[in-house]
Amino acid sequence: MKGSEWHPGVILSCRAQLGYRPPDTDRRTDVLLLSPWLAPIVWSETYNSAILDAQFHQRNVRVGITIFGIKKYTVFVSTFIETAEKYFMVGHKVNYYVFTDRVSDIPMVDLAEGRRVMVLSVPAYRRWQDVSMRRMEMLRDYSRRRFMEEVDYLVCVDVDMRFSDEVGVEILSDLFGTLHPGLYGTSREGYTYERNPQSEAYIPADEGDFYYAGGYFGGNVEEVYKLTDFCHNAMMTDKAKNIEAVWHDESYLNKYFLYHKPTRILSPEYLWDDDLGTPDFLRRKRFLAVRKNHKEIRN
Ligand code: UD2
Repeated sequence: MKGSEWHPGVILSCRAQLGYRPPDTDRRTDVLLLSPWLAPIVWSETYNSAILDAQFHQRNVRVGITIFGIKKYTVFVSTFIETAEKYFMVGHKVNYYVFTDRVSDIPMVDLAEGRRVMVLSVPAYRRWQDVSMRRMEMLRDYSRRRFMEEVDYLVCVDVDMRFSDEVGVEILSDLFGTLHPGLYGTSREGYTYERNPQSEAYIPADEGDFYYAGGYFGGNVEEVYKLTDFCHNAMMTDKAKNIEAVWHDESYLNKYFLYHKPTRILSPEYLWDDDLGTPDFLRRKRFLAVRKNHKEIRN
């Protein structure tokens, strides 16, 4: 990543483009905007995209987005990439990393300039839980082997999703997680953390900040390496004791975030399921679950 000097020209061009006004107190009051450790929680109407885009362009930032299409989940890849071309990091350099065991099933999609699809051939595990959990190991291995050289930030998401509104550089930070849409607004007692003290994913009843979703996290490559390394090792330690955490990789991710607090948190705008309706706090739906027949697709 190149140096990031601010110069007055960038500020001026933001103002010229947008009729930019200095920050004021006209912020949202209906949702939490800052965690207790001062990490911003990203909601619409709380940031200026033109300023952020200018900053990230100045740094010539490269973004990698990782998805896994293993076995039948290859059917989700084309919609994912097509909708990402419309809404994800538009105008920025993006590498799509598609991990799959069915290389020939990955479709060609027209891409804007500066954007590429890289297909990475990986093994398939028999149980869907292992497919989901082993993503941590593969992300870890490719972070050291390849991602370090090719991108500055990684965005690691589920594939059975479609973009439906802008997702830009406002999400990027050293380490970020996303509030789970199904448990948003739930109190700590309702968080479905792993409660078995024998498990590496165990979180005691009186701990926990938020419940984060397994299907959307990221950060700079070094931080994603550390996160995935922790989660994979914790899963392997549990496996040796015949333990599997209640929500698989998501449980270990929540354990990691408890003791390695994210520097930015994405609101449920960034991960939503239309089956949950449209509550008042949700002013934008940016990334939506694609409906699937779990039994059929995982079989
Ligand atoms: C939730 C989490 C998911 C993971 C899982 C663990 C969200 C949105 N999703 O998803 O990240 O933590 O719970 O229980 O937070 N996959 C394949 N082939 C398979 C099975 C899975 O490629 O045969 C991949 C695929 O990229 C998929 C991901 O694994 O998106 C997670 O599997 P899922 O979407 O079936 O799990 P789900 O919906 O329970």
